[in-house]
Amino acid sequence: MSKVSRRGFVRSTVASGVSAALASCTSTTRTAKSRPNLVVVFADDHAHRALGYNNPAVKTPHMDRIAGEGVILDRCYIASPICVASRASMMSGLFPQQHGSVGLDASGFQRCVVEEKRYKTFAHHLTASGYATAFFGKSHLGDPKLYGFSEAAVSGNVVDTDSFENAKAYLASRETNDAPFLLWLAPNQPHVPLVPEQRWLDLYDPRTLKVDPNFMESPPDGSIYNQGKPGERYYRDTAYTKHYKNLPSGPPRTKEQIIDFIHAYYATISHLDNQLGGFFDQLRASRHYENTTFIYLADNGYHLGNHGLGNKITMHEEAVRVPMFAHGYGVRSGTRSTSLVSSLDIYPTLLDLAGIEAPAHLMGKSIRSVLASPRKTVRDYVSSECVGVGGKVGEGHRMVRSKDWKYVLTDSNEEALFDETKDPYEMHNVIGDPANTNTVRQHRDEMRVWQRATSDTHAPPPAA
Ligand SMILES: [Ca+2]
Repeated sequence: MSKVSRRGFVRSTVASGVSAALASCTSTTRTAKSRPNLVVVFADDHAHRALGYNNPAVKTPHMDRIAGEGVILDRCYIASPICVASRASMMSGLFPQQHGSVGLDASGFQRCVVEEKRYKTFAHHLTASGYATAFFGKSHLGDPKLYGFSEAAVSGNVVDTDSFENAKAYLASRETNDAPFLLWLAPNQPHVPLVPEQRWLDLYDPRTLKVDPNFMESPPDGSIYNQGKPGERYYRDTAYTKHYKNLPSGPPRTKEQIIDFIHAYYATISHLDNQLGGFFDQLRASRHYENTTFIYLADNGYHLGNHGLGNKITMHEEAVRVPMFAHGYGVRSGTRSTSLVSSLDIYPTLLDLAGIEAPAHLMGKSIRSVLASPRKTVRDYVSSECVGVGGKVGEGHRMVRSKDWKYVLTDSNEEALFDETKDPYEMHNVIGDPANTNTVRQHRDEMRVWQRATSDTHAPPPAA
């Protein structure tokens, strides 16, 4: 099999009518003769539930097909649920308090990566090892050529037309070049403002769209719902005001108002899906297809009225869990993994695929073994933090997520424990239930481990 291209193998087996062999072929991991090309699509504000294979109401046929042919990483958590901090963590392989960009200010990342050169990005390593490295789309961290990419075209185009054109032109340019490449494509969609064309809106009948079971018109009291300084909650649904004019920036929101936003949000994702499909079709037709690992994920999720919130910035599943799927070289096809994955794993995974040893200080782990064998796991806990939005470091939230539980610690020392099996919408804080004493102790211990590792400025949770 390793001596025959996958397409050639498919043709020969179909011709000879050996369908069982074909089924076997499609479930095995591909091999490569040389270092693989790496293509990562890193979307902006794409919620885990807002894609067809997780929610049939959302029309994403291309994402569904690509994910269906590859592996769905169903439990991917980002290092921080806000754009700049998440992107700086993605590029540096560190949590926000380690690189210093804890909210929407990129200067911490620029200082330690660009100016002081204390930390390299994966792009630095790949470029140095002979990869061609290209960046198209939203950076939020300055010029990508200053943080390791050999070429870049940063764009704020909210419908990403230029970035997809640039990415497709780049793919075409690689047809005559044998050097391995990293293509990093970072769409702005579905970040607000949402401006989908009518044809994407027309895919949906808003009368059939639904909110989630944890929809509320306003959030309950409690610091786990803060999205800035204590008590601050931002919706940002005013960026799409087809029906509702002059909405205030905060709660409450009615179900009808949230549905109006969800309509535009889904329509924007359908547009992004269509663009991704065109890009992927070109990759599929490329001579590099057999030897390319493709990964899709987002920088953070989104509240769509869940818990009475819009926006992200909390430790709820809506904000910290993102859609992720992989396809191609090194990826077992047609599978779904429930292994805990961190966005920080992208850095060491890309280096692992490229045969480059990862620096020891990275906070993520290579998930190459999970891509090849989705039942494998590389960790028991995954963490996230969002601690700088309110204006001072430490104001915000941090969490530890295990397979079945989530523990949250806020700046005002509120704690929350959610049973993710019985309560996936995180509507019941069971931190005080005596039946959970051991679980609370385990997760507090793990939180302390994470706080030491990241030099978290906040006091650790209670010992008992
Ligand atoms: Ca974002």
